[in-house]
Amino acid sequence: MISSESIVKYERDGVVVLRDVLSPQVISELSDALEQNMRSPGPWANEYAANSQQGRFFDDYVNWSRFDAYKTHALSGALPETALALMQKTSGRFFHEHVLVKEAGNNQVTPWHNDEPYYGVDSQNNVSLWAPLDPIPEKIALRVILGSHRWGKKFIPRKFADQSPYVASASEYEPLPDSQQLDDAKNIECFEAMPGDIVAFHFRTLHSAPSTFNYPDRRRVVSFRYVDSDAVWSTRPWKTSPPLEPRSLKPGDFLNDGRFPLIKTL
Ligand SMILES: O=C(O)CCC(=O)C(=O)O
Repeated sequence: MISSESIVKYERDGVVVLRDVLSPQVISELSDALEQNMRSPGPWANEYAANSQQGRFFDDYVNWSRFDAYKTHALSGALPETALALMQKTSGRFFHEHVLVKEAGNNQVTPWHNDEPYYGVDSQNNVSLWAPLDPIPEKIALRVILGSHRWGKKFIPRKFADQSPYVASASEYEPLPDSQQLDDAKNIECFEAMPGDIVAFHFRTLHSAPSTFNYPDRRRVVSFRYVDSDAVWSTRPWKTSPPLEPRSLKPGDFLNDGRFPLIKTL
C-alpha cells in the first residue's frame, strides 16, 4: 500500500522514499543475482575505477533475462506494484534494471544528472525504484534536487567515469549547471535508507551520490525502471544508455516489444 501522501510527494518533488517495501527474502535473492552478475558481467558493464588503486565502481544493466531474481522481482510483486501506484496507472512497462556497486574506498562521486537524456525513450510518466541492498547512511546517501523534474530543461548527460559531458553542445539541450552550484542548491533532500526501502524518482529528477572513499563497506544498489504505456521509442543526439538497438521500433512508436515487458495491477 502506498499512501496518498507519498503519491502527492512523488508528483510534487519528483522523488519519495518508501520504507520496508522489499522483504529480506527479496533482498537476499537480488543480492545473490547481483553477485552472479558481477562474476558474469553483461556486454554493457562498466568498471569506472578500472585504472585506480581505489575501490571498484561497477555498473551493469539490462541483464534481467539472464538472472531470474531480477526478472521475477521486476515483473511481479512489490516493485511493479509500487511503480504502477506512483504512476497512478493500472498497466505500464518495465524498461530495465541497472546495478550500481561502489566498493569501500571508491573515490567516485556519481555526478549530478537526470536519466531521461541518457535513454532512448520519451516518457512523461515514469519511475526509477532505487533499491539498496546495503544500509545507506547519510554520508553516502542518494541526493535529489526536489522539483527538478518540473524544470522543463533538457540536459546534456555526463559520463560517470570522468564527469565530462557527452558532447559540448546539442540542439535543444543545455549543459548541466556546475556541480558545485548543484551541491549548493537549497532544496536538496538526502535519503538515508536500509535494505528493503526504496527511493523512487522520476527520469527528469536531478540526483547524485557521494563516493564511498571514507566509508568502510560496500554500497550495492539495483535501480528498477518503469514507464507508463504512453512511453515511446526515441533517439538522442548521442549513443543512448543503455545502448539498445531499435530493431523494429521507430521514433514515436509505443514500446510494443518483448524487451519492455508489460506490467499490470493484479
Ligand atoms: O546509485 C548511484 O550512484 C546513482 C544511481 C542513479 O543514477 C540511478 O539509479 O539513476
